Amino acid sequence: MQTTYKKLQEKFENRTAQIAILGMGYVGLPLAVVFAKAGFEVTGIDPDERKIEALNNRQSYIGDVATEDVALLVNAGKLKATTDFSTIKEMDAVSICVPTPLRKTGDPDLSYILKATASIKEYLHPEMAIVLESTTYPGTTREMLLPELTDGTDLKIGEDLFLAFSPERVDPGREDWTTANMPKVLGGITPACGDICSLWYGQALEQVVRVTSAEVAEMAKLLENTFRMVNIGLVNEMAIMCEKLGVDVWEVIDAAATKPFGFMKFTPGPGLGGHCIPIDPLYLSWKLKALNYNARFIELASEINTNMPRYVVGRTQDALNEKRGKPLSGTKILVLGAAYKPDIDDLRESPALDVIGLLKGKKAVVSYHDPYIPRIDHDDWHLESVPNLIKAVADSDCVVLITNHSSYDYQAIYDVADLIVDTRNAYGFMTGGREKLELL
Ligand code: SAJ
Repeated sequence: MQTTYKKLQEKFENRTAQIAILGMGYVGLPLAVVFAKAGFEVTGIDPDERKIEALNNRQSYIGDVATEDVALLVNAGKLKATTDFSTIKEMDAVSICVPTPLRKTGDPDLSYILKATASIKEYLHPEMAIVLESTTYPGTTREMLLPELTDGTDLKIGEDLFLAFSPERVDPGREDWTTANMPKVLGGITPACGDICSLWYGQALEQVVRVTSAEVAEMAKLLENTFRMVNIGLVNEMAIMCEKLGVDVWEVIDAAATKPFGFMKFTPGPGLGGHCIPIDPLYLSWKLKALNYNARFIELASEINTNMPRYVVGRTQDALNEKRGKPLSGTKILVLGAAYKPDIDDLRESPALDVIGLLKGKKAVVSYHDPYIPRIDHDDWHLESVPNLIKAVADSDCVVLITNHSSYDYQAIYDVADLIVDTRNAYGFMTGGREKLELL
């Protein structure tokens, strides 16, 4: 008699396994398309009816996924979408791609994972493989998902239920490394879990990096993003130290970056934005606190990065005072760029939000421009991107450059500006005539 493992193995090998992706966002939709292109029948499940309607109307709503691909796969019956979680009962395999944000308290918010797990539990049956992709603290898959799924059932993990963790590595807008060709770390709750889930993912992804446990996979992801957060914190502190020493931190970094080995270039900035880097490492430090350990690098880096908006406002205040004899209060400040990094329209955790809030708190008259972000509604203030950039620059007492979008004509801005606080070294290209500049 064929074991459950063997039956599931066969379905993955001949691609007859029915796949569900829970959460059709910037991780889930690309993953659904990759599995569907590999020949599986994939059902995208999401409570957001707009997403489901768009997909069933053969439309993509994620920049990295072509509408043509969605149309082709939906027409071929390889991709469908529903808000109905009961379809899970017909599924052989489920990938969970839901958000893992932080609460206002700074603690992890696992409510999306819990909701997804409860939905799966309701329709769980023997011969199912489940992979969690959402970034979370080490131990989540074994300590939370496993009991949530198996308690009260006679399902045996590694025999008739298979559970693994495989961190997403989606970098929206990146074209060289995509969901299909990105090396994909995957670790199971048991070796059999890791085997069968690696087989499943290996049928669609170019490289599955098998590790020995779900915890190793969970921790690898956190190391990846903590590495960035800590190094960005390091160069931000270097910027503060260089300013006190009267040394150009940008020149220092460029000089250090000539080292052909053993160095990786990071650059200072007005703070740490995005939905990954400022957040993921705090999942790790939160977990270690519960084990009575203080993750000092993460806490220190987070403190330095979180303080950068305040530091930028302080430097702006000093520049206005020392170079133009003006206070912040009542002074017209134009914030240039609001997205959390150049050439995207993502405002999540952007330091621009903090800089604008702090400037308003000091009674500056603040406006902003961002070609990707027409309007900002944040806390108790709302602003619209100024319609005429050059006119707004000319009318301002000071420009604070937060996001160095490549579409800006920096020379034209410089020509009509009175003072520019450049937090990104966007003016690194200017050799002479930089008297209007105040560099981070
Ligand atoms: N930042 C700096 N200095 C740097 C690099 C970044 O201040 O040297 C700032 C950015 O302006 C931004 C924040 O840090 O506000 C995060 O920037 P990021 O370049 O890390 O971009 P993200 O948040 O889009 O990170 C994603 C991550 N991808 C995943 O989590 C799957 C990250 O692991 C990638 O390395 C990164 O994209 C990337 O390389 O683009």
